[in-house]
Order: sequence, then structure tokens, then C-alpha cells
Amino acid sequence: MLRAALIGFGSTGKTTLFQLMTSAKDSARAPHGRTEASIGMSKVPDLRLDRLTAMYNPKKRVPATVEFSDLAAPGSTGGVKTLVDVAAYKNADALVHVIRAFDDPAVTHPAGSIDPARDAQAMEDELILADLGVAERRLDRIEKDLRKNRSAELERERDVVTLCRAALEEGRPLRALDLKGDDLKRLRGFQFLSAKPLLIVINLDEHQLTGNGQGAARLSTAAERTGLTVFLARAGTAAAAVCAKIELEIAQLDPGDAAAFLADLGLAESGLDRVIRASYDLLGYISFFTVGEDECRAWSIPRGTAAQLAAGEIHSDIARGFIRAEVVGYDALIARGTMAACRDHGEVRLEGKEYIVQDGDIINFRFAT
Ligand SMILES: Nc1nc2c(ncn2[C@@H]2O[C@H](COP(=O)(O)OP(=O)(O)O)[C@@H](O)[C@H]2O)c(=O)[nH]1
Ligand SMILES: [Mg+2]
Repeated sequence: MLRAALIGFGSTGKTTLFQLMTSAKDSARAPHGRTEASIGMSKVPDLRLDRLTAMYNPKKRVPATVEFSDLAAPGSTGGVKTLVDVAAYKNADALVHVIRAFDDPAVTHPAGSIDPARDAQAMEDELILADLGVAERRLDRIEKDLRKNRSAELERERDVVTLCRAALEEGRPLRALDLKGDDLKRLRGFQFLSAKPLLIVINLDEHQLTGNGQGAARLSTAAERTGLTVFLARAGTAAAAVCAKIELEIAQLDPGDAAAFLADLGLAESGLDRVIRASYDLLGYISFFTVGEDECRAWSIPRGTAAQLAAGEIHSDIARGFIRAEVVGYDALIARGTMAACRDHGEVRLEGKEYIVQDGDIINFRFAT
């Protein structure tokens, strides 16, 4: 399951977006502590799961979920550098920076003016500063340990963290470093914030959202208008444009009315759909499905995940006792209409634990208990 943490300065629309993403009806449940997050779940919209559910008519339909966390505003600047130890940030797979682009005299901006590019950079600087503190503390520790005890692994770690520190000192986020394999693994334990993929959510005025064409064109216009184009082109960065307040109001209508309002605004998808899709694209996540009369279910995994690891997403016992995976592609199943027909046409494949799961695979794992 993907975990995303909302970050941003005060009054940018984080809690409004959180409610939109998780259908949390009232903000009363948001905690007041600085370091305590509200946690909510989003159901990942997926038309393929809808069709599979129609085919199997199962007792349960279980979509993939994304966990969002929203922190009560930690101060007037929303600074994260004092909050590096917040579990919600450290454990996140991605950070979602909500940036205020909407202009509303009734909502004061802590910095006194609306400037999305300034805010994007200011938050980046905060993440970098927070990581610099972590890197320096770790380096001190490593040097001490090396004096007692030389080890090749510790020396390698020192070199990698030194590399990180140098980048951070130059103001570069760690997501821009092209670290690979074991070096990447060495860093994982630190949970560096600037290493995490970053989704920028541009929170627009209603008229900015509607007047700007559709889909990708709408987003690039929004980026240009807000001066974020260059920022968004950076490594490990993606964007979505929303109008959190209006979209939350729409989401609280009956589904039929909501669809009509979205169409009026020229929005093909809800804000929830757009933000989740952008998160999946950013992280390179794909879905596979398990189907049956009891349950049709979507699971999300990073692209490139091998079958045995994917099985572990369902249960560690299935990964441990993995024998093989019976796999049929989504399109094949839809075209044939039933699993039996796919079998007859030799379209159900037997795959081993190294098989790389593909987006839309329908999988039945065989395992020994
Ligand atoms: N006009 C306008 N106001 C918004 C929008 N999104 C949020 N707000 C308002 O801005 C204020 C702060 O929003 P909130 O979600 O609590 O911000 P947070 O401090 O980042 O969690 C609230 O009064 C919201 O209703 C928007 O898209 N347009
Ligand atoms: Mg809030």
C-alpha cells in the first residue's frame, strides 16, 4: 500500500484536500498536536476492477488503497525541519506538497502574498535542511564507530552519506541524485525527506481550474501561470491541479449530481482520481488483481516487482510457500469473458517467482502451507 504524507505551509488547503481524498467528513477529527497526524484511506478508482466485479459478482469488491496523512499545521511557516522525526513523514512513500495558488482575501497567507514558485522552493529548502541535519548526525556517528572498528560496509556508508551531504549543501534534493542498487538501500534506513518522490498539488481558484483546457494541457497551463514549470521538470517530481474547496463540495453531493457538476467544470475525473493517478505515475505503481466469487481485489505494487514479492503483498505465507503464479492478462480475460475460456485458449500462463508482474495481470498464487 502506498503511503502519502501531505505537507505544506499553513492554510494552503491540506486538510481540505485530505477530506477530499479520504471522505473524512469533518476536520474535527484532525488532531491538534504538532506531530500527530490524521490518517485516512483513499480507495483507488479503477474501471478494470469494476468490470471484473461485474464479471464475478463477488461478495466483496476491494479496491487498492492509498493512505494519506495530514498533520495539524506545525506553525506559521509550516516548517518541517523541526519535524524530521514525525513518523508520518518518515514512513511516507511520497510527499504531497499542497501549494496555495488560490486567491481569497478571507484566507490569509502566512507569507503575506500568493507565490507558488516561492513556496515550492521554500519547502524544498526545508526538506533539504532537515536532511542535512540527519546526514551530519549520521556522519559524526559513523566517524566515531570507524575509529573503534574499521569495516568496509561502514566506510561505504560514510562515502554515500558524504555524497548526500555535499548535494544537500549545494541545495540539491536527494531525489535528484542518481543512486543505484546497494547505495540506495543504504540510504533507505535514514528516510531522507528530500529523497522521497514529490507530488506538487497546485490548489487553484475555481476559475483558474476551469478556464484552462483539459487534462495535461490544463495542468501545464496551471504550472505556467503559477511559475512552477521549471520546478516540476525536476527529477522525481510530478504535479496535479485541484480546486480543493469546490471539489470537496462536489464530492459531498449525490454521485449523480457530482458527475454533472464535474462535467460543468470540464473535469472528466474527480480530484481524487487525478491526485491518485498522479501519485501512481510518480511512483511507478501498477495494479494486479485477484478474482473469485468471494472477492475481487486490486493490489498495488511498484512496476518491476517479481511475482514472489507481489505475493507477499497479499500475505507473507503466500510469498514464503510460493510455488507458482497462474497469470492471465486483463485484456485477455475481458476478451474471452471467462477464466475457463482463457484456459481453453492457452492464455493462462504458469509463471515462476522471478516473473515480473505486469499492470492488469490477474493472478492466482499457488503456494504450500
Ligand atoms: N477559495 C478557496 N479556499 C480554499 C481552497 N482550499 C482551501 N480553502 C480554504 O482555505 C482555508 C484553509 O484550508 P485548510 O484545508 O484548513 O488548509 P491547511 O492549513 O493547509 O490544512 C479554509 O478556510 C479552506 O476552506 C480553495 O481551493 N479555494
Ligand atoms: Mg490543516
